[in-house]
Amino acid sequence: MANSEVTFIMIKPDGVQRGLIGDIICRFEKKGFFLKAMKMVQVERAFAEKHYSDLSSKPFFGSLVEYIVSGPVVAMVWQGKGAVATGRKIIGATNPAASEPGTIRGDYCIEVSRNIIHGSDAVESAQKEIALWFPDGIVDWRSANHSWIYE
Ligand code: RTP
Repeated sequence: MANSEVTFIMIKPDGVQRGLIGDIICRFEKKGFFLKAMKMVQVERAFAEKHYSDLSSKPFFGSLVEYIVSGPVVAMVWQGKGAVATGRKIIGATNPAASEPGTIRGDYCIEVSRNIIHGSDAVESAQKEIALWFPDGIVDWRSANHSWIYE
């Protein structure tokens, strides 16, 4: 079912330290997406390297990993129709200099290396990332307001 699409969203250490957790959750929740799973965790270097393994050849890979392990992050699974693509729109362009006002990055950050949030870039990467971050599975529940969001 289209409404069961899931995406992996992570509030990075700067987003946590700057007190943006509530605002970020609020934006996804108000849109109508369903918070399927959430945890706060500080990850090890090897774990961060695995999450960003596709970027291992980039010159910024080392500093990106340093950034991700520098404090706790909030890992979440959000569900809903078009959750991956719409999640990326809510987040805004990777470089905050290009993110539109009204997006999370457009409103709250300045530098690409401190861009406060991650969102899966495809349905397949969402599945991979959710399996990595939630290896024990997630609670199977559904909010009661489903029929007020979808026809
Ligand atoms: P993310 O995976 O975090 O959602 O970001 P993204 O898809 O929008 O961007 P991607 O190209 O996958 O880059 C991942 C993260 O690496 C950091 N970055 N730093 N210093 C730099 O030039 C640079 N470029 C990218 C950002 O934190 C970016 O979100």
